[in-house]
Amino acid sequence: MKLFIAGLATGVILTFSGIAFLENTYPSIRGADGNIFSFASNLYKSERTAPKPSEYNRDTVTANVLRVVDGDTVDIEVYGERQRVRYIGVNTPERNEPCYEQATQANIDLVLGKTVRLVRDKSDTDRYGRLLRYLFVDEIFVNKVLVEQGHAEAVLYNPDEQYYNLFRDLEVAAKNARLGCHLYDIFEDGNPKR
Ligand SMILES: [Ca+2]
Repeated sequence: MKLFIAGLATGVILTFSGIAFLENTYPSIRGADGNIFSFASNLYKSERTAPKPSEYNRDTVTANVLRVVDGDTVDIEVYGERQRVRYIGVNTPERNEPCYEQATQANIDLVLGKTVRLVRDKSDTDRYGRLLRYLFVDEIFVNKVLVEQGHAEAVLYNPDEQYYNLFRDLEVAAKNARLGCHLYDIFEDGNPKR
């Protein structure tokens, strides 16, 4: 009985400290009704059951970055499976474009071999089956840093718009400072499909 109570108390403490951490890290984590408990109970439930590939659409998972494909795409391992992840809200130059190497290297420097947190917006995958996510390495918000450095442009991928205004402002700042790929004016063609 004592053991049971001790276990229960530990669980309650961990649950509430976990919620506090998540709220602190992701102020937008509450639902439209301001209720965090539906999220917390989903998280709890998902931690308790064996994950299946179809469950990658949970709000946040931790994964290892195996390979950097280019500036805005990586291959990760999550739950023993390899998955491709496309960063949302940003776009970096393609293989045949100026600044491709620099943008890819910037991404390598940020995430390769690191453990990352994957955070979804509204969509789970794109039409190629890639996971659509924001990436964090500790407190570093990778999507945001790529735009700040001038290695990525801000792109609105509806309905995943949570950070679009922030990214757009940071892109303007990077452009004005002629940082990264802005030296090549690569993002000035109005093409959002890069
Ligand atoms: Ca791209």
